[in-house]
Amino acid sequence: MLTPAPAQFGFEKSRQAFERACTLMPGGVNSPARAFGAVGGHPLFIQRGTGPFLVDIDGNHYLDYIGSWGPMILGHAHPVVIDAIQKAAEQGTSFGAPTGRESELAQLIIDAIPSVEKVRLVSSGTEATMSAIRLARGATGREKIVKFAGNYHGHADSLLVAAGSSAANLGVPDSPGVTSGTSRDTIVLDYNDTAAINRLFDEMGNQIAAVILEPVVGNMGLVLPDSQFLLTLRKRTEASGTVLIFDEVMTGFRVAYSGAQSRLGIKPDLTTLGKIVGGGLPLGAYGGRRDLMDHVLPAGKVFQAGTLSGNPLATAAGIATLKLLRDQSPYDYLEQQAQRLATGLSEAAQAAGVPHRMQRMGSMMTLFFIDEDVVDWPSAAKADRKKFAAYFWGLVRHGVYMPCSQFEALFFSATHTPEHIEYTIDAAKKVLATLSAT
Ligand code: KE4
Repeated sequence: MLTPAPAQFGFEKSRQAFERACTLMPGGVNSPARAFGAVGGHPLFIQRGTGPFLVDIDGNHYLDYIGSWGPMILGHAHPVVIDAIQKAAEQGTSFGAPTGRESELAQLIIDAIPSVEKVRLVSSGTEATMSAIRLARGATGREKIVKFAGNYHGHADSLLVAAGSSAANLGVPDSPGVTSGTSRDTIVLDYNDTAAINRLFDEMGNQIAAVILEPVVGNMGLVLPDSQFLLTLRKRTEASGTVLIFDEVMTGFRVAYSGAQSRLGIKPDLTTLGKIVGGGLPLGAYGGRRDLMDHVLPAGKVFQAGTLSGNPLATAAGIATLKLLRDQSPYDYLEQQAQRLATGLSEAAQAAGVPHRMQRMGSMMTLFFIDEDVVDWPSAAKADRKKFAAYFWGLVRHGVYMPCSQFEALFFSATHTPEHIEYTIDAAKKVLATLSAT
């Protein structure tokens, strides 16, 4: 049984592995969020995960606060989830034909999220948001969509405009290759800017197919919605026949079993899901009002398809995960540990005299190195990225693996114990104390 400990074996094997990977794959990674671009140095190559821990190929082990960027709410290699995947794999890995597991997972999602009356399973969060946008455009016959700076919805062209997450980090919020024709139909506003919503809908509400947002933002760091902002969005979209899409790829089953929408009291027209819903295997979903979903082929005319959509292994992992979350409901435990962690990290920064803001919902949170509340991308962008990088690497050396970017939220699991949380706070105290001098 692993216990928290400093990274005592160095990082040489990871360095060599990264050097090799860079000769084979762009930037040596299969997703830029892992590239450590925002914190410098080279990424750590992981050998295995177990419960709250990751073990790298040099033999160091870390308390994991990325959790695969959200999915691992039950901890790594949960025995029930692994057993479900193994049993499914023994029966074959993909058939290109319907299976009962797809209906079982669809039922779990519909039972969990009242605004979801019908759902389509896909293989990633990107596919879910891309399809939801196409559905909104197909159902309304309109072309314009609205997103918010610093919100990240995956890498579909129409959404890769002023995007958050690694796009913001690596300075490509508007990626080369996204044509002006595509981005022309994407209107970008600042998150929490209620006045901008009213101005836009006064001017052209009846031309807007959809508004898509992270109801609680994880992708510029954790930013909470202003209640007036959400209420105005719901009111104005309803009045103008615009589809309101909550991108809950990150918050779904994370901040509550019924997602952020259940905590915020706002019912969207469509919801997109990913991460936890697949139990760590490739699975996403989009769903919502029946009258909208019945526009999707073959029920309707809006095309969307996928060879591995609703894949037997991914649905097995998703079903096992959602049943454990539904039946064991770790959310009160996660809330207690999250309150302690947030307070501990904030007090550590305070004691070190390091300007900061701690922003949190449930077991998602961000320690911003900034001396003002972060309410939108312009404020998030002012955070001290250098200080964050020093904090990140200091914690790595103490055996604590935080998200490798100031513009991400941390996540932890039901397998993180109070002792693990205290170890993390103690490590942060030591690291932050060294930062106050810089
Ligand atoms: P994927 O295509 O990466 O499964 O999901 C895209 C996506 C959509 N919507 C939200 C709110 C998301 O957070 C994401 C993906 N999140 C990032 C982390 N911030 C994934 C990490 C990565 O890109 O490697």
